[in-house]
Amino acid sequence: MVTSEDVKERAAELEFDLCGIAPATSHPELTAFRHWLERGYAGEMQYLHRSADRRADVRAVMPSARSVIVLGTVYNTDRPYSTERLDDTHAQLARYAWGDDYHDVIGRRMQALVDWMRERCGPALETRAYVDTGPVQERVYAQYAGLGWIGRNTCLINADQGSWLFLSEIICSLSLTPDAPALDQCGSCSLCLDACPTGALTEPYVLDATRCLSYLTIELKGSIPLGQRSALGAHAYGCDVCQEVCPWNLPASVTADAPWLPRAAFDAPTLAALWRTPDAVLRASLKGSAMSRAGVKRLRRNVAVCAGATRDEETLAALEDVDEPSCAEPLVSEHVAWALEQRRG
Ligand code: B12
Ligand code: SF4
Ligand code: SF4
Repeated sequence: MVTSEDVKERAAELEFDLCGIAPATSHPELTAFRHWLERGYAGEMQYLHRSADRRADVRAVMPSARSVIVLGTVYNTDRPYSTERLDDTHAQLARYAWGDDYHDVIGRRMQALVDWMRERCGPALETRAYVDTGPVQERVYAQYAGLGWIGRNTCLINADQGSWLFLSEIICSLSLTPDAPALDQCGSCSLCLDACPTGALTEPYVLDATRCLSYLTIELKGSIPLGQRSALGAHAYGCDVCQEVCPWNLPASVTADAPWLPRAAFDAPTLAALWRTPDAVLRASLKGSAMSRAGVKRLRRNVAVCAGATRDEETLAALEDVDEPSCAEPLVSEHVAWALEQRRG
């Protein structure tokens, strides 16, 4: 058999920065998810609608579930925040995305933890391990596992480590001793709501994804709505603003764990340099990274919008010069045309 303490010790050896245990029950906050969907805040993310029943309780995913082992991995590296850069010429890339794909890296680490548990508990042990993409409301279970509280920016914040954390979890059939839930420490602060460039945080603890730059630059597959393009600024992939302004991230823990360091092409490139990078180099840089989700086409779509939104002359000139195959794709060329119109406007 294994105890909660054994699991936490092994998790630390496997490079997890945080580990806590939540009971596998239906916590009251889980019901907020359905209201959120009803308000249309999920936009085109149909998979959230499809998995709503399972997301309401982990026992719908695994009926024998008794505990949820929640793991936190710090991904913050020593690069400056987007809010610290005073110019609009650099591409703002979300720090979770510029290194290796966390689904793969954390998936391997969790598998090692599951294997270790199975060696001790035998074949009767049932588990399901997920990082990000599983039908689990990760932040709610993380809060109940004592990893941190859900802040007004909707992110899970740990009082010692901040919020630059990947969450992952192992739902298991063991009755492990649970941790005490974390308590909200936002106090009277509202810096994240004030700083959001699009007003996507419609009220404390509620985010309208259809207005969030992370959704617009990563999840949205087609054209970025005309009325929302200017708000992108230099945000070419994701957005970190509501975490950068959070006092709990000033300063936040920094990791030297190699997978989370930025790949060369994504280490503070200017928008112009990113656009001038040949398709083949972009494709190789995206391979195995968390940004592979967007692919070359969507990355170029975003950079083109940033060029128009910032009216950065060097990037606009690059849009006219570069003749890579992906630039001729209708999704890309339509956004390039819009960007060049902004120069005249
Ligand atoms: C869909 C999704 C998105 C959407 C919607 C985000 C959102 N806030 O809902 C978009 C594309 C916008 C997005 C953006 C980002 N995401 Co995302 N995303 C997810 C995903 C897959 C599901 C989240 C979800 O279900 N949202 C719907 C809302 C309703 O659910 P919730 O966020 O869990 O909210 C709960 C609480 O807010 C609570 N609640 C609701 N109302 C109230 C009111 C009060 C008073 C209280 C106390 C609580 C409360 O109940 C809700 C559950 O029902 C999760 C992974 C997962 N499986 O959980 C990752 C996840 C949340 N994302 C993550 C990350 C890293 C990001 C980005 C930072 C990426 C980036 N840099 O661009 C941004 C952060 C934006 C932000 N401020 O949240 C991490 C967050 C880690 C952390 N420390 O919190 C997660 C957990 C992935 C992971 N495994 O690491 N994401
Ligand atoms: S990620 Fe950016 S756009 Fe989305 S809620 Fe936070 S500050 Fe607003
Ligand atoms: S910025 Fe302030 S209100 Fe927003 S999550 Fe951080 S502490 Fe909470």
